[in-house]
Amino acid sequence: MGGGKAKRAGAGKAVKKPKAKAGKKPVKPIELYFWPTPNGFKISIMLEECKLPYTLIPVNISKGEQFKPDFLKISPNNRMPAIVDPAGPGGRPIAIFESGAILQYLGRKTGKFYPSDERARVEVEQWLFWQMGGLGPMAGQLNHFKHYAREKLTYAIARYADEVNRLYGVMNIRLKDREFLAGKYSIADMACVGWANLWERQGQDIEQFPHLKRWLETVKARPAVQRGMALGRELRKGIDMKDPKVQAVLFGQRARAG
Ligand SMILES: N[C@@H](CCC(=O)N[C@@H](CS)C(=O)NCC(=O)O)C(=O)O
Repeated sequence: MGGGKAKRAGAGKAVKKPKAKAGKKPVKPIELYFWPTPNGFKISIMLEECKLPYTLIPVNISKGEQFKPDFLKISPNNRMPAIVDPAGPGGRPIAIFESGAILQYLGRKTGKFYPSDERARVEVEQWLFWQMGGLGPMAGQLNHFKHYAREKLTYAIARYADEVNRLYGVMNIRLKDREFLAGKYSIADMACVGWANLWERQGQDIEQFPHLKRWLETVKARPAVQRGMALGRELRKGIDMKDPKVQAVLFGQRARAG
């Protein structure tokens, strides 16, 4: 019981009730602005891995909730994921968009899955940015042209399918002599798993990439990854990405009035 201890500590003074046990301050949950996609899963996986308390705030991108003024204040790029950490630097709230920046922030905050040693950190960052600038955007474009574009543009499909194939090859070679992308399991692996998990939909043959296949199975076997990638699955039920109303929201976006 803490009461006795507090009295002893405060002997001779007015006894103050301890606010909370040392190190047991009630933590305000992080607000996770989320929709169940590979970009969203990066953050749900990290929160689960770090056992950080969080509140899920769905952003239904098929209905245009990413354009709500309150959300744009947090994420001016009208994209999820985004977070608000009520206990940000200096104890004040902080809002963050862009999944790579969120992963780095959570890694620094917790000291987990993002090493502070400079050499180890650079290893992680190279593969994190490789995902952000390569695997994610290329696989995203492939998904668009292969599954959604009204015109069947063979050239565009082949271009992005080739690029995804090349990127899988790079990852496969990288994983030949190390368990994870940066050696140890890190935010770089969390950034990639949701995308690599869709290899079949991307028209790729996983058997061509045995080291990537082994890595994918290892990462997906982690309970936190399973929880992260199961988050909000039910939200997508009944949503047809081929519905012209949904496509009118998501495709053909141009600059918003300032
Ligand atoms: N570079 C961004 C990409 C995020 C992104 O593309 N999010 C998509 C869903 S996967 C989205 O919110 N789309 C809404 C829209 O297209 O309006 C990140 O990594 O956070």
